[in-house]
Amino acid sequence: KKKTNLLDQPAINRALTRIAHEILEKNKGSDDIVLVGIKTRGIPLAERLKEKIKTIENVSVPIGELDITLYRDDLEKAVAQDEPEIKDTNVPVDINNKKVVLVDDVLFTGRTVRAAMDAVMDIGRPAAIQLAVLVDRGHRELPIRADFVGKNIPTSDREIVMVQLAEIDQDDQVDLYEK
Ligand code: 3GP
Ligand code: 5GP
Ligand code: MG
Repeated sequence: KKKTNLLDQPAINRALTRIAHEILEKNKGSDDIVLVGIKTRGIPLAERLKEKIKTIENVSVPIGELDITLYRDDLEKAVAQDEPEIKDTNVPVDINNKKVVLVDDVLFTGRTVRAAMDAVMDIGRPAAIQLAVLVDRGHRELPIRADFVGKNIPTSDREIVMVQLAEIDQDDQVDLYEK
């Protein structure tokens, strides 16, 4: 059941513009940045950040993709016993000594990001790994935090955050649902 709209299209766009500026500020420009989108919705988010960095700095930063999925039949079931696993790594640039910015839609337990860090460290020795997420919904089970957050949404474990992006869904919306 839908409860509330958390971010509409202009709010998502403003958050991504801010995150693009924060990435450039933290890294003192776009040199050595590689954006890596995580599975479905992290990929269009990474592409949007790339476009914003291009607009701000006139530099085209490279993009990679990670496909990390959970073994789970029902997404609304408890997460505790499910472990994310790496299905596919597609990072078409050398990440040695690069600043890898992982991009995902929602940060929850941190297990997906842990798997993503494993996948990155399997293909090279980055200078740093950073994390950008559109929504941090809390409930971390690992010592992982995001460097760049669109919006912090404290949730109960009965709530889920639905992220819709125009590239995949009909439009841009982030909504809070009750299971
Ligand atoms: P995404 O692939 O775009 O990130 O995991 C498949 C999809 O199900 C995800 O889309 C995510 O948006 C949605 N989803 C909703 N709740 C959950 C959840 O608790 N865990 C996971 N892994 N995905 C969820
Ligand atoms: P974690 O591994 O941190 O528990 O969960 C992160 C991954 O699961 C993200 O890739 C995200 O897509 C998905 N996820 C976890 N909780 C939610 C949620 O409430 N809503 C959405 N849309 N995705 C979620
Ligand atoms: Mg995701």
